[in-house]
Amino acid sequence: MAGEPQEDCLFCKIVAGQVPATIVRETETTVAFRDINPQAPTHVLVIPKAHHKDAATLAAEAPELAADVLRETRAVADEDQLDSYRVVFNTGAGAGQTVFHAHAHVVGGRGLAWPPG
Ligand code: DGP
Repeated sequence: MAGEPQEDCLFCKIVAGQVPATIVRETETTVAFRDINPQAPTHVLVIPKAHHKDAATLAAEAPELAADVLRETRAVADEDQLDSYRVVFNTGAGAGQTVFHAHAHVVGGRGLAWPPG
């Protein structure tokens, strides 16, 4: 069923506390934690606690939860005192998605080039 925890999902395990992570913020519906392989001084992942495989699916299945995730990206930026930052949802393997539990990357703390690679 949409949103149910998946046994083989790394981020569901982080939500459940079965895999350790450096948690920055937690709300009733979301968790934000530092990326294990940071690409910038701030590199935080914001995820819904419920399992949805990517951002598009999340927006379709649970739009209010998608809004919660987006709202939390701003809170993470505030936490790290960032005026400018980038929010990225890699969606699909061809775009670099490697973990199929929806997540927003919040990246900042250095200059960011455009277009991204
Ligand atoms: P993506 O490539 O968009 O699916 O992003 C997945 C990110 O997850 C990637 O930047 C690395 C990060 N990541 C993978 N495994 C772990 C982990 O065990 N802990 C943490 N904190 N981050 C992880």
